[in-house]
Amino acid sequence: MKLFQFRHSPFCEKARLLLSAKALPYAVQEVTPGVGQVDLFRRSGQRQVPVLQDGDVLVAGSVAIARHLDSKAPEPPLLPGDPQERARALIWESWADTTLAHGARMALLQAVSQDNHLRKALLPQATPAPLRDVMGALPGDMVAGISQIFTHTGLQQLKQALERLTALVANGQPLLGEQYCTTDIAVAAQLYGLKFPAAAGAELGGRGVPGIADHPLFEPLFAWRDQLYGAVGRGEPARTPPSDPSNHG
Ligand SMILES: N[C@@H](CCC(=O)N[C@@H](CS)C(=O)NCC(=O)O)C(=O)O
Repeated sequence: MKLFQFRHSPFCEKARLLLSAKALPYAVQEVTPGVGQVDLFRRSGQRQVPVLQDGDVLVAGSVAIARHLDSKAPEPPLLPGDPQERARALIWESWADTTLAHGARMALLQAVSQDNHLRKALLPQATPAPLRDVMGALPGDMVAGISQIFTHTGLQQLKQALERLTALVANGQPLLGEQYCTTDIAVAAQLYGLKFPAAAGAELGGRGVPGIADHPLFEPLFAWRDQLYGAVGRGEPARTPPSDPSNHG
């Protein structure tokens, strides 16, 4: 299988976590934002990543990928067997993919507009070094008026959601039931840019959104996330040579 991805997209991280949970081998194909998405559109009829190619079949979107993997390799299941539990897991997944994803994306964009190091580290791998340096050196205001976009209320709502999640995982257990399922993976994936896991690489691991990545209140939540990474076998930093666009995730 081949995963078409943006290296630092939380939805692609979700797809990588799903694949790791199933212990299925795959290669990654980095998509260049813009031009690479035209090619992706030709192949899959839509321009977003992640897209999973499994033989002749193309599966677009993290939810469809999760369902595809469950039908391809039923063990361990990504959804509970009990219909009520299953419905709960799907509602959770949808919340993580929308509300949590929006808050996390806005918080990261705001942090990126204010942090040169983060900005450089998040550029696509193929970005030539001189351009990387220029981007890193741009003043935050020039990158976008982004710091204005995420309102105080938006940030407060995100922090409130994170506080609730922290309370839910204080015992270190999965969010629903006794086994990790798609719910846990969807939530963990959206925490990606709030505090980058070790798997994001040495430049990013441990960094993230100030006031969240470094706040003691959220430590148990990120510890829970790191535990999930260990459990699905994605705990180690990715060893990705910068010049090779096709690597295992
Ligand atoms: N609902 C989709 C969301 C995927 C998504 O938002 N992908 C973003 C990257 S995180 C993307 O491809 N953005 C580029 C674009 O929209 O042109 C999923 O679950 O996979």
